[in-house]
Amino acid sequence: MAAARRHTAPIRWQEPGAFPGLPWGAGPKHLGHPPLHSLATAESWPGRGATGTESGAPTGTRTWCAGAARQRISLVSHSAGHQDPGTMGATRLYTLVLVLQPPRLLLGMKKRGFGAGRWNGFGGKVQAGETIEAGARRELQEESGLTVDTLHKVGHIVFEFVGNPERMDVHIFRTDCVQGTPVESDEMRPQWFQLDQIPFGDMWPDDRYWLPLLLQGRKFQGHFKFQGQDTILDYTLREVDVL
Ligand code: 6U4
Repeated sequence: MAAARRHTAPIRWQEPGAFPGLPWGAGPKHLGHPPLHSLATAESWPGRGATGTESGAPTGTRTWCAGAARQRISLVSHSAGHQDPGTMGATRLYTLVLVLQPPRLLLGMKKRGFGAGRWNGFGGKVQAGETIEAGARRELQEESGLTVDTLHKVGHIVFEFVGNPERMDVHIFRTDCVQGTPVESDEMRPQWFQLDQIPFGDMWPDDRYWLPLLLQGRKFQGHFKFQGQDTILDYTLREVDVL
């Protein structure tokens, strides 16, 4: 059971256009996050810098691992309007992996299927008989060609689509340490983005809300209710200490 730190009164609000004036268009800055451009330098990312190592030829196989001495920035509590999605109908397990090597983030353009035409992390359905983390590793490898040593579980979001009784129970992981070179697959076309050039306009609308938390090394839980694939009717999102 995850615990919110400094639990506050519930914050819920409606889409679209909740916070149109913000650099990334929505809630995170309202919730006290620094603007995205401040995340673009290695120095500004918590723990990055002297402890990071990079190896491999410039265009060949590369491995990048941040050092173990990374320090977390302190967590700040945000919204607490959490509802337990597990009690409301069928859910299906999914994974989502973000490869973050400040000042860059690896995304993949989804070429087919659910979310086609959008940049996203790498992931998919957890298969019968595999753990969620094993599913995350498999999907990352299948969709990007990358293998990974350590995955950090950083988020858990349940997505609900009006008219679809099955909710998507998405487990979100971050890694900074991968082996291999990203390669295009049938499903995804990988591309690195600088942290101040993340293509939020061509991503799932919810990413504006939780991705900044991931970029800051924070953990979160949430629930997003969609009308179609473009409109967020309602959502909750809160930071947690443990997932
Ligand atoms: P198939 O076609 O069965 O091989 P599979 O790769 O198993 O597909 P897929 O592609 O349907 O599964 O998985 C959907 C992916 O999209 C998962 O990684 C979860 C992610 N996803 C779904 N809704 C999302 C949303 N609103 N925001 C987001 N990622 C979402 O950032």
